[in-house]
Amino acid sequence: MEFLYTHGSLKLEFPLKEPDEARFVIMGIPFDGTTSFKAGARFGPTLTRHATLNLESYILDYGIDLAEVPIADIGDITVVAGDPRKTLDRVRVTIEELKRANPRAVPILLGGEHSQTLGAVEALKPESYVVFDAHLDLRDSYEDNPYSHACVARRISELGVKEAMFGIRSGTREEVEYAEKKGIRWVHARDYSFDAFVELVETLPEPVYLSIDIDVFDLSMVPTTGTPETGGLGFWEVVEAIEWLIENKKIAGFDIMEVAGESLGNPTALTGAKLLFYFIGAMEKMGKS
Ligand SMILES: [Mn+2]
Repeated sequence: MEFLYTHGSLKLEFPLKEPDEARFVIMGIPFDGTTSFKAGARFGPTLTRHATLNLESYILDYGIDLAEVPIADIGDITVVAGDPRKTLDRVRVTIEELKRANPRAVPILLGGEHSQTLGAVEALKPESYVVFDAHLDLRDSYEDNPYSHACVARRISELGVKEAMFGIRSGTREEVEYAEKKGIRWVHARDYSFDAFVELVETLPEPVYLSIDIDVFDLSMVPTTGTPETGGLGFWEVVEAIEWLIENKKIAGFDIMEVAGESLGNPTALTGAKLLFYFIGAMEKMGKS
């Protein structure tokens, strides 16, 4: 099927399905118009897809071969340079088109900066938003832009979506106060544990939108990202949490945002690609596909 706002780009290599018959539908969002520190998230979708070439489609610890899973890749959203709101409207429209054609499809976004997650949340209308991120992203406005990457969790909270955040290690006093006022719960990277994760997400209403800002990971794994922060989580910590969430909650959509850099095969891209495979693999293994 055709989409209003997508164009062809590098695609995943293994056998792909048409979006109206796939369970997982991948789309890239090559946008970094509000990136405030290190540019390059516009290359995130291409870098992530390219990094999958280094991975076996067979996931050893799941016994699942992604080549046998119904996956589609619809290319990239055609961005509006410098305009996060117009671009995320295109994300929203594309996901709405997709869900009309294939209500069972689970959209997977490859970013691109985090501002674009709002488009997916507006389209999918989840009850809850679970995010792994170094940053609270609860600013009302940043650099005079309410749709900056630094405001995405604030905009989502204003839609009445319940939020839980993990791996946090950066924010302002105002953001912390806002979280407290709105009952948004978050776990600092220093205090993160599997038990803390489960305790917080257990009671969240479904369906859940799951967002991974790649900067949640330890900096050594993700050196090229928009706003890198020292002191993050490990790969298996995040995978374990995702597995629990998939087993116990209905997942509306998923994204891996803020992958950036200019060199193919960079560690950030490899981390994002591996996480993409684990998400799809875990959905398949838990019988959610
Ligand atoms: Mn972040």
